[in-house]
Amino acid sequence: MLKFYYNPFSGNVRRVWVMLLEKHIPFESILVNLDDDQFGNDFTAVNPLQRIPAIVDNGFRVIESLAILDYLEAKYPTPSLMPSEPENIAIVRMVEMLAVSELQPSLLALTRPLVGLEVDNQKLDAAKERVISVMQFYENLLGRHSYFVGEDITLADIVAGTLVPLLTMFGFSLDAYPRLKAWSDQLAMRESWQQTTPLPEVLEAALPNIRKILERRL
Ligand SMILES: N[C@@H](CCC(=O)N[C@@H](CS)C(=O)NCC(=O)O)C(=O)O
Repeated sequence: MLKFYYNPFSGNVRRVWVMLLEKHIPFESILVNLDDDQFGNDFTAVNPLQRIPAIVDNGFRVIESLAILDYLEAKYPTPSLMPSEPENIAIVRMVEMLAVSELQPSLLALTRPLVGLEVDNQKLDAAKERVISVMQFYENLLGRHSYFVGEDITLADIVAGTLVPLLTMFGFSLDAYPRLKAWSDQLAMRESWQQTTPLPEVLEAALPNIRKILERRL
C-alpha cells in the first residue's frame, strides 16, 4: 500500500492528503513529528532532504508536494484532476506556482511574529501586499466559474484551496473577494477538506516546531 509521510499541521502535506482522498487512493499514513524525527535515519532514508510530505508507492519514492501531485495524477488518472487543454494547464500551473512561490513564503513571513521571532516591518508589509496581489489575481481568474478551470475541481483548487482558508488567521478578510470566498466556502464543504482541516489545538501544539523550522530557513 502507498505510504504517506505526513503531519496534520503542514500545508505542504495537506495538498497531497486531499488529493489521496479525492482520488480514493488507499494509503498508510506515517506521522513524522517535526520535533527532529525528520532528521532520524528512518525518515532520512525516505527523504534525504528531511521534509514532509513524501510518499513511497510500490517501492517508488516521491518527494516534493507538487511532484507527488503530478505522480498521483499520472498513476491514478481517475477522477481526473488535471485538464489537458493548453490554456487550462497554464491556469493550473499559474495557480499552483502562485500558491507555493508567492502566497506560502508570504504567510511564512507573517508567521514569524506569531512564534516570537524577530520581525522586519518592511518585509511584513511586502508580504501583506504580495498576499493581496495573489488574492486579487485568484479572484479575477475564478470569474464566474465554480473552480479555477470551469465546473470541475483540479489540482489548482487543491493547492490554492488548502492555503487560502489560512489567510483569515493572519487578519486577511475574503469579504472584498466574493468569488474567492464562495469558492473557498464550497471547497470547505468537501469531505476531503473536512477530514484534513488542522484542528486549532494541532496548530497551537505545532507552534514551537514551526518556530524551529523558520529559524533554520536559509
Ligand atoms: N517544497 C517542499 C517543502 C516541504 C516542507 O518545507 N515541509 C516542511 C513542513 S511544512 C518540513 O518538512 N519541514 C521540516 C524542517 O524544515 O525541518 C514541498 O512542497 O514538499
